[in-house]
Amino acid sequence: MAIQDIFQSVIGFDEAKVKELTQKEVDGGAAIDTILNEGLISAMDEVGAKFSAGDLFVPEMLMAAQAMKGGLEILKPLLADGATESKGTIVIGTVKGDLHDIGKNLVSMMMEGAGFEVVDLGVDVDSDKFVQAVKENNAGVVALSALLTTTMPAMEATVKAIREAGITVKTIVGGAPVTQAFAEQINADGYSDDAPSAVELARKLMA
Ligand code: B1M
Repeated sequence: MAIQDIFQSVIGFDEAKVKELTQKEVDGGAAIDTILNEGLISAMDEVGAKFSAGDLFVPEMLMAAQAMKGGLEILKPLLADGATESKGTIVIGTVKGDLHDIGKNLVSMMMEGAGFEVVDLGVDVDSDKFVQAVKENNAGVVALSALLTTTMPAMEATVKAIREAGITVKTIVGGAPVTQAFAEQINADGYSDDAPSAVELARKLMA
């Protein structure tokens, strides 16, 4: 029931309530995965479905995103798995033209939690900035996020720019419209459909 209340508070745009209920669930010993998947992420799916149906508009999507971020703030320290030694550097960002950052932030938090140094370039990042950050930070992996079908070409352009720069770095891609087939088509080194599997993939590629 309480997880359902978190879900309802995200779709009710009540950030303070989301924070309060998330903290309460954490204190009560609920599994982090359950809070994340059944409370927070599924609420964003519901918001997306309502947007598609024309029952909800961009300002409401933004308010729901803000409410979800409140819950993520509470979970952030708990997404760590106790790693202390740096496992290498990851550059991450949402590609050019795309402003969605919740999934990217989740990947970033879990990467940090797993012991990687994370250089988060934010949203709407052009390919030159990715190339420069990979060089400056001597990154082992660059993770690209895209949530729009219209920004998938920017993902392809970024992978291409990284290859053309001749730097040794593994490119991994993800985000709702991205698939394994698309990753292969654009010559990325890997694809993952959620944050935990992105961490596993980075571990494998950096080993
Ligand atoms: Co937008 N939006 N949005 N939006 N938005 C979607 C993505 C959409 C599917 C909604 C819908 O129509 N049902 C649709 C895209 C349709 C399409 O292209 N196929 C859409 C649209 C159309 C738009 C606008 C164009 C709307 C408009 O203006 N008319 C506009 C575009 C703005 C822009 O980017 N240029 C827009 C704007 C926005 C807001 C700004 C209002 C807001 C974003 C706020 C923010 O992020 N700070 C927003 C939101 C909130 C959404 C939905 C509702 C939720 C996204 C989200 O945060 N999900 C979304 C509908 C949906 O996804 N169900 C929608 C939760 C998050 C945890 O999941 O990001 O998928 P996700 O991340 C997952 C995985 O994908 C993966 O890990 C995460 C889970 O563990 N992952 C990676 C993500 N990145 C990864 C990188 C990796 C690996 C895994 O690297 C290796």
